[in-house]
Amino acid sequence: MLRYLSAGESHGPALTVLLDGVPAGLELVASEHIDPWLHRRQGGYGRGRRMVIESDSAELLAGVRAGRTTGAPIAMQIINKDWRNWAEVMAPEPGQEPRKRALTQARPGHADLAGGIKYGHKDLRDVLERASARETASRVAAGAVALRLLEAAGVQGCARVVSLGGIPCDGGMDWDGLTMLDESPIRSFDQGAEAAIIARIDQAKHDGDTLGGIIEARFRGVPVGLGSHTQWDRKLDGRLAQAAMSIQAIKGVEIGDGWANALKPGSQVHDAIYYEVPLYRRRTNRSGGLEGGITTGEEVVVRAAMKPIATLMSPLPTVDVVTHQAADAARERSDTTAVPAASIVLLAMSALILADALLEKFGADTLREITERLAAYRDYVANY
Ligand code: EPS
Repeated sequence: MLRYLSAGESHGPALTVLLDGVPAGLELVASEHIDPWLHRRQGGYGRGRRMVIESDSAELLAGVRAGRTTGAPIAMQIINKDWRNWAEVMAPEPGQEPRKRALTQARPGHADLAGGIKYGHKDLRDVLERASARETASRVAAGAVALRLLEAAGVQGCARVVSLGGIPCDGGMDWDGLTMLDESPIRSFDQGAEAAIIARIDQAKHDGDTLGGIIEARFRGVPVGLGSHTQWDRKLDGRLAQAAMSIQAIKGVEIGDGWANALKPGSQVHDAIYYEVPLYRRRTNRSGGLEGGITTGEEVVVRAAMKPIATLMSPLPTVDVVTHQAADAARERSDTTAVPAASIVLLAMSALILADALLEKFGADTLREITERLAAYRDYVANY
């Protein structure tokens, strides 16, 4: 129902975002509903100098009039301020000069080498410019619209970091303390772990190294019955996992206590059901709010493992793709860690999937129809 596409290079003029299938009648103001999420994505301790250059904001180009969606495709643009420093290198017109800032020493862990071979480039910048995590700003802009839609349906989302650089920082979930996450330099509820994590990031930066971590996207108020058990590609946990794994540097995903559950007997894993008028509830939520690919009505919990960023200032050995000589991997300006930012991206991607499933169940033309049907459905569930 919802289709998201983007275009744009990291150092091109702009990122272009297309979001098709947003129902009519949703109040949407970029400065209120989209830019705060773009701002959150730029934050977090350990980011590089690019985040000082940019102050991302979304310009709505289509699909919204007078602060309301019309039902037409939404188009947005996020300007890359850094483009002015790259205008010649990134120009679409053929240049007179030999190409500048070409990258030929493929970075292990980046898309450089496989992408260069696949698309026939010897200047690996033709790969890295699109593989760059700059593209995640587009995802967050689209995801912010999905979050707005979910909010209108009574669903709230939260993005946080639960482990960074090998140091756990779960700190427990606190729906009443969400502003704390915006104030935390590592987007975590565990203030006690902050100092140690910041010290580890400083050390990694000093060593020319990078750090990964584990992030979480969580939603409450999700109605029971989104997704379906009936076919592999309708299972909502599968759709959430695909969206999470498509994020740059994400190499693992779990729903609820996925990995820990694999080590325990079933009696300690499955969430016992009880009835508390008028709803069926679970005392635990190790399933992460999904059973058989269908939402249970409990909180939906998606966790993802982010590997350390592939650009190392103390580089690993590689090969130059022009000379075929051994070389140090290319150094590009980069972040020591972007784990807090990635939590915002995970929330955005998960929101797109949940919003899609919501439209599937309740219709996709107007917000009025959706909220009416949702209210009737919540009534039905309460009497089941
Ligand atoms: C990023 C923009 C990039 C990087 C980073 C994320 O900008 P630049 O390459 O100009 O520094 O800071 O991307 C990567 C770490 C990567 O490997 O691509 C952003 O907007 O999030």
